Amino acid sequence: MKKQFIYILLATAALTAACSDDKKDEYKPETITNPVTDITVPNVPEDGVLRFESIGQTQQVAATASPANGGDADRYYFEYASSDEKVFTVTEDGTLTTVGPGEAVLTVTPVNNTQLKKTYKVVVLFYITDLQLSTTEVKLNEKEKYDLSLSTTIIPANATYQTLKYASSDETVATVNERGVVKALKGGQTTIMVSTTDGSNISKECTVKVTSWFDRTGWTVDTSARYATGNNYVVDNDTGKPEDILDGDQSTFLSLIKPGRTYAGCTAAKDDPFYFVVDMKESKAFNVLRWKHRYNNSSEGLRAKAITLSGSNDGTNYTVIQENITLPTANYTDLIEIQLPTTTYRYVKVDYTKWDTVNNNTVQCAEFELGNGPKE
Ligand SMILES: [Ca+2]
Repeated sequence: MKKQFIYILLATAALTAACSDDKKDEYKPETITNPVTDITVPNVPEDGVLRFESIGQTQQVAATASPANGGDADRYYFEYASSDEKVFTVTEDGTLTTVGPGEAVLTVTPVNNTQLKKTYKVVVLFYITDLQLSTTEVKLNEKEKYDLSLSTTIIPANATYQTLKYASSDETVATVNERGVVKALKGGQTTIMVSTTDGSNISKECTVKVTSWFDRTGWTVDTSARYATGNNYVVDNDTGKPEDILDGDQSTFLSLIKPGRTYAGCTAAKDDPFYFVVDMKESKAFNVLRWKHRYNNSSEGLRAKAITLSGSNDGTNYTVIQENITLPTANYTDLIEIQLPTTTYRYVKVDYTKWDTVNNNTVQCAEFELGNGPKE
């Protein structure tokens, strides 16, 4: 009997404890019917990117809870934040205003339920409206480089995407890299196209004309002169020699006596031929000539005024390439480059056809080059 009483006491204690647990259940969270599961921001395109094309533009991005009739929808309120206020600002009530070009992130946070926070990319895009090239034709020598990006101006200067792309119409003549650096490879002409990549589809062209100047190593020169000195040239201090027109030094030169004149013991008769011949040692196609007058000498009378160019492959029979080519003589600093028809010869003969008949006794040529350039 005593034992049974104890059992009853234990059972009562257990029941009391159970009743105590039941009271706690009264504080369970309420069950919300049709709860909010998402938030909605108006006017956001499918890709989630808000795009603008001007500053001072505004857009309402005030969020709402979804579903709108959710049982707890009225508890939702939002905070708005811009990751970069130089791009856009956003007010407490969700008014977005663009400030400047660029990209930034809009964050919309339901303060009562931050797990439903959303972020959107905001792009304020200033399209390029024009590309200006300060030069549309560039002349380069083989192996020379030219940075086209330095002569390209993007309009407006604050366009969002400033990356340009470059392409060469003939990459055997010149290539261009992604930064706009043109590298001349061989004689000829190519067109470099500069284009925008921001979707504005603007392109501009620059013509690049490349000249390959021949390596003159091994070339030889003879002249029409056979003076009493035994030389085919007139000595002028350390220079005056035929090969001095091939040495890359503008202060050394070939010196020949003008017909009917005498100088340094050398005389040329009035009707003597008056020319020199360059032997390239092999037939080469060429279409451009570069001539340099003697450096640092003010006597204009020493400079050839006109020449006739002829070509030969046997050194005997010559064909005129171009007659009476006028050479400017006002100074020795002018870069004289003469465009020629393209011909292929081993020997090139230069006949002097016009010179100063009053002043100075000799005609001097400091540098003579041939090359291959664009056909004009
Ligand atoms: Ca020279």
